[in-house]
Amino acid sequence: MKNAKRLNHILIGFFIFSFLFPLNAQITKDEIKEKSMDEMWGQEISSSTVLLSERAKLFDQSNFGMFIHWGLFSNLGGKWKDKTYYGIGEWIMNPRMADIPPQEYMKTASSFNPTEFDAKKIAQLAKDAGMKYIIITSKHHEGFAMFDSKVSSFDIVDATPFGRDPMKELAKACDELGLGFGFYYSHNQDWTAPGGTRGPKVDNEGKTASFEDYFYSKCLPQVKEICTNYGEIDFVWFDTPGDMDKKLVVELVDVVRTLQPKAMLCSRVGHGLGDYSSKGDMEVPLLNMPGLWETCDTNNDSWSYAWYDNNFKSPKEILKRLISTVARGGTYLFNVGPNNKGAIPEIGASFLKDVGNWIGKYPDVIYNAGSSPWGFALPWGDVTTQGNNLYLSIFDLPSDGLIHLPKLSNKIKSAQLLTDGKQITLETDKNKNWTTIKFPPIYSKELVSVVKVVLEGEEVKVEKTLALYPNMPTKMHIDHATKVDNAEQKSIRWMEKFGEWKHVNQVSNWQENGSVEWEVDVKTPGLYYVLLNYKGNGRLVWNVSTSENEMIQNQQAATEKYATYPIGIIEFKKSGKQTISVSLVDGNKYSSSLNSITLKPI
Ligand code: JFZ
Repeated sequence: MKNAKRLNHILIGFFIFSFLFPLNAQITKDEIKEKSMDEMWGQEISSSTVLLSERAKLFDQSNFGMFIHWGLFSNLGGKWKDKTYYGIGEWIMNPRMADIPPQEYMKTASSFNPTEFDAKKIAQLAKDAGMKYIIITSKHHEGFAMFDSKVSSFDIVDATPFGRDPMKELAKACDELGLGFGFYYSHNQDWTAPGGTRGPKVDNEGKTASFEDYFYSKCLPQVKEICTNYGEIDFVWFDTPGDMDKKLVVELVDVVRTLQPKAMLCSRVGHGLGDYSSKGDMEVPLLNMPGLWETCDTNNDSWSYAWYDNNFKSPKEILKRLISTVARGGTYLFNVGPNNKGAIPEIGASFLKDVGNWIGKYPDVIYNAGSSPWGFALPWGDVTTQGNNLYLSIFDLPSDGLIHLPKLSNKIKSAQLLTDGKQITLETDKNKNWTTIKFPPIYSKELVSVVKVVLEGEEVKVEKTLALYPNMPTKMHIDHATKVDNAEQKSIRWMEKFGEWKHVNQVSNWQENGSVEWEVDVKTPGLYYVLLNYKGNGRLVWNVSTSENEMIQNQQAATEKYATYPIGIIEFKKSGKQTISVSLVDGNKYSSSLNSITLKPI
């Protein structure tokens, strides 16, 4: 994300923007109240001066950190009374999962004995994975303190046979290895503390407890504890602010600022008081975003350990998500879930080591790297930068070995395939708008091959239009569209398994002459398959046409899940700029929801 030259532009842009749309004034208290908890994650940030500050450095330059979800829920591991609940494990108490009464849940602490917890081993894994810091759950929504808390006996030291403070051990291990360290703390939701959001309404004596009771007797004092007893910390990662009062959030922030002036706060503290923005979970944005932001993701499907969940992302998948996050301008926070014994599941751990080995060979692709001048991923992979040097990370090598870079004005000084030990100079070719790099016909055993491109000129000059690739499918999302007419574009989200959020930007609610248009630069005229990704019901008739008046129309089935259907073959007769537009001819105008178009050379 590092991009000193861009910084000024971002700051100037931000000031203009904040005049036009003051972030906090946009939403009134009543509007906040109306929103459901699920919508109120708190994503906005108010300050961008932090970009320049010392404390942003670790976050800004590392681009890769470890997230750890660990708590009493890890001891349950997705199971309650012999029944398995599928979904995010740390939500097992929730009525939509096992619906466990707080008193009963709290009793499970007596069987939590994570004797295999080895702070040094976990910190070493983060280091081996190429991560630069660890952020761990000190207290999740369940309300259980995974640290030695004097203000609550519902903590790992008092309530379990384990009796140790694992956070002390982990803070020390991180320090010894030169890793940053920070805490997740659920400030708003507390499901076992009287008065906490979604917690019991009354205390042990049957007296009604208010949110303020919880806040002043537990939340604030515990945040003081995590900000006092663990040395210097780099992050406090509050979560799900919901409709928490601004006054209270300000008090919390003040405590952190006073006790830990170097700690970075994520936007989920609420009310725009964070230092950086934390995006919706488990996804890499499609377009570059300015400012300081992070996306958090997990190594399998759940955040916390669940006995059945071994759907671990492969080393290559992790690398793709990491590189693309950095290429969009962000930081990747990648989660692991230690189990009931305190150990990180082996498959996930070994995949992370593979990731770290790769980063060790290609550190410039990640650390201190700037975003892609194209502004979005390219069909063969993604691009990060160091000053004027491009690093092409190749996820899918086209079968003809030609890596096309559309609309790059700079001439190329050199292009080299970086391999273990030696660099191989590659042939390049420039033909009008298209720069082409010829990948050598050798077998590459790398998960992701890296080509370093040194450019001529002071700055990287790229025109950010989409391009139609002659040797790979070109997939264009709604986010990439140049125009949406007489139809509604909006972002929707839903859960797959409980708590597993998916988001897409889509177009629905088609009116008369409704259409979505993309502008593409065509390299090679010819015939291309057109595939549409959509959902809806019944059968839908789609029309696809180009600015050369080529058009195809066809009917296909629709299902309630997004799926891809072939529509037909369309011809591009000339090279250069063209538009392609899609409209719904027949079918449910309201519910038919278009997500992307793919053009595939024949
Ligand atoms: C929250 C937690 O509820 C969850 O248990 C986990 O800790 C996760 C990292 O954060 O869940 C969220 C928060 C924000 C979004 C989705 C789930 N979001 O912005 O889409």
